[in-house]
Amino acid sequence: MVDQTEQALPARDPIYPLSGKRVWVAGQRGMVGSAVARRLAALGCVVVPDRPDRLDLRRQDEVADWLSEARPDAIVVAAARVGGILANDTYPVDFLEDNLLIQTNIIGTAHRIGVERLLFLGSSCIYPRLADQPISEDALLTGPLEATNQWYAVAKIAGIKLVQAYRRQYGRDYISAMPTNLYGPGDNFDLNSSHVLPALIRKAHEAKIARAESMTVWGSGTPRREFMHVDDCADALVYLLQHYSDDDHVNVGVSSDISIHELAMLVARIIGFRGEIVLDQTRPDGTPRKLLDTGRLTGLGWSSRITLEDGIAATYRWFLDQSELRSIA
Ligand code: GFB
Repeated sequence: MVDQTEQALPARDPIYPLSGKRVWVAGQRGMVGSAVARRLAALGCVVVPDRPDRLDLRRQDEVADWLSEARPDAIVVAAARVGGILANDTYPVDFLEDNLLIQTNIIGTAHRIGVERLLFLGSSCIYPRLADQPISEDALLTGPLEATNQWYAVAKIAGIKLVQAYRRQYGRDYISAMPTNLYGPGDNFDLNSSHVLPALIRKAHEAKIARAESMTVWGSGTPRREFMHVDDCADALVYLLQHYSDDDHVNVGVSSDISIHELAMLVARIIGFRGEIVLDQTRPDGTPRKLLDTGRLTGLGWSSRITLEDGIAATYRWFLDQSELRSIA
């Protein structure tokens, strides 16, 4: 594992001061959206709450009605259909169609009602499967995508292009950020649809409780991923909202990666599972490596604060608290 410590540059004056702004976070019930909402609230923003009866973001009329009523100054588009490698591979229509609808409805309506600032969130899977590492923003559309998540990637690439198109055609101050693999409180721990980190936390915990001899990890264990705690990501996203205004999307990550096998060992150690780690090679590996070049973000003056070890420990505590709450309810 590469060391991620970097010196923060002196804080800069924001080009878009957030204090007192009314910001709607689309997807504020999700892991990323709720972290962004917490961060915005801490900065003195008015976080516009979601409509109490659930809004179907795939429906243009519902999004238009809601936004015309709510009238936020700024929007963070953290709403998306998301999932791990198996969910992406199993539901290609949902990942392509739902995401195209959600983002197009929100971005288009934001323009029509005059929302002054918007941040669209993509994902590091937009880049070619075999992109040079670390992956710079310029790698976009330079090669074939990873097959397991191409549907999601194509939708997110369309979102980046839509944001750029609104900048170019209408001069809208809308921007895009591409976070790396995220984890943290509010994560999905369902083994069929989750990403790897929550899956490993759950597997290691259940294996420890059951005193099992082993826990299973999908694939060869050799793929490398970069993991960012969602609070760290939210901090970077809000920083971009305050400090960045340009056509190009910005990578958001921690500048270090780890193999899935090393990650499984780290999670097992933190949780206290001492059995064997067994690889199920019938499961897909996905992209061999995904490590973002975060030079553009750090050049703006932002740096990561949460180490992987601390982040996993905090997420495990959250998982235990939730399990306790469920067993009490
Ligand atoms: O996190 P993950 O599902 O997504 O899988 P991707 C990362 C790696 O962990 C793959 C391995 O090599 C998996 O085979 N892995 C090992 C596991 N054990 C497990 C397990 O129990 N569960 C899961 N889920 N994986 C996603 C994309 O790709 O990354 C999304 O499919 C999105 O669209 C997201 O972009 C950030 O990193 O491969």
